[in-house]
Amino acid sequence: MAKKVYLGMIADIMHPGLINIINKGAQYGDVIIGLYTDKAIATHKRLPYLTYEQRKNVVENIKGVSEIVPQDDWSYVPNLLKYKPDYIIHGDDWVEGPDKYIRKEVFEVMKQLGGEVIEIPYTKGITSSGLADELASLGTTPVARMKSLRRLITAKPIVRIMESHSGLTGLIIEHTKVQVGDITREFDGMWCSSLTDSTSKGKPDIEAVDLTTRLHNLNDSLEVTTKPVIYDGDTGGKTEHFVFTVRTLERLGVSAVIIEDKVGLKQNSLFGTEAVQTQDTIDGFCAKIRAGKSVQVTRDFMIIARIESLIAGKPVEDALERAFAYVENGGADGIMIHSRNKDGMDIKEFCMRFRERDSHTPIVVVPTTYSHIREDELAAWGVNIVIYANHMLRSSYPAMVKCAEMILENERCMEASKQYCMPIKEILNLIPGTKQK
Ligand code: SPV
Ligand code: MG
Repeated sequence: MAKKVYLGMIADIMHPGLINIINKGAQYGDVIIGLYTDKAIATHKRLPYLTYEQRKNVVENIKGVSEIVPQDDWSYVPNLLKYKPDYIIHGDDWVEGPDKYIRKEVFEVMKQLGGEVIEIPYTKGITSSGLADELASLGTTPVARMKSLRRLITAKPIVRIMESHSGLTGLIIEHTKVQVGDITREFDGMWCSSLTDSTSKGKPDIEAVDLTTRLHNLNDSLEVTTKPVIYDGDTGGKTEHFVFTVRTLERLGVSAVIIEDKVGLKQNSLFGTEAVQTQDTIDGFCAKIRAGKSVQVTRDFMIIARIESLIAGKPVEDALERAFAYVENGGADGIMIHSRNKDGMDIKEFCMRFRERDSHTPIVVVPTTYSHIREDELAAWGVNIVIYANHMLRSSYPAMVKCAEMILENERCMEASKQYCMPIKEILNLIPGTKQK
């Protein structure tokens, strides 16, 4: 009987290095490809450009591949135990770096199974990550960007969104990564906040900055990024206007709009009951959501209903009644529940009780006040998307004020430059293309 050779791959971008490994594998026996699912990839890397089905379609047509099985974990262990291959084959690029943990457990399991690990020299100068960088520099399309939010929600325990109000903040969200053990953590997408869009223009957060102006802003983020966007649609305005907003956002490749169930002059929710904020009727808000859903062109765009009951001092019961109605009668694709309580327990109660009746509609939260709660805990409550709603703007403002004060105090910029400013060289190199090669 032919020996079994296991080869794990993402196969988003096929290149000669991977073909080389498949060919080597085929010399040892039947090559089984463990094709990583979105779920396996999402907690470690960005989602691939192609879906699982598309990648499968490519790989099953490659000579030397005998079988394709889904690899649903970043770790090889569950599949090795399941398929018990005689060999596993891998490039030697995992000896160092974050994948060394994966390598160690693979050696242990293969020893236990009586199999062998084959490491082959990695094809120099060509790797999937290098190619992915190249591809990212080419950008994305509105459709691919829009679809990616739903894919992320399916693939990840919790989707992590950061506020962006400029091209620069977009770049930070696109590129900032931290390495924690074998996991690379990054943001999954951007929040186009009405608070920070207004504040960065010196205007109050009362829907005074019109849609067209906000879209100019958003376009700056879209220009330099590939990650999905969730748009803060405030109240959605009049239903007759909201339908145009939906069409416009969808055309731009925005993945979701969140509208809140308030009427009249909208004020920022973080004022809570200090400001007069009137909630819409359930029927009125359901009609607005339905109108939006009826005009969207694709199935991918999402309209998420934001419930302001807890902000308005009403009980969790009221929020739940509205949530079920917005989903079941209005057709909302998701629920955002907001609160400005500091302990987050009202949000927890809402999520747990919502999940008793509805196991799948995505829940979005904005933990600005209950900021001590970590993402894994939110995920355990049933939350799907966490939005850090204003942190790019709020972190830059104090630094700018301090810098301005220091220049005034010293009547020169030397001290401020040293303390608060990035080096000139760094700013010149920050944006690709600033310096001509
Ligand atoms: C925003 O960022 O504009 C929001 C979230 O709507 S909050 O400010 O908390 O209301
Ligand atoms: Mg807002």
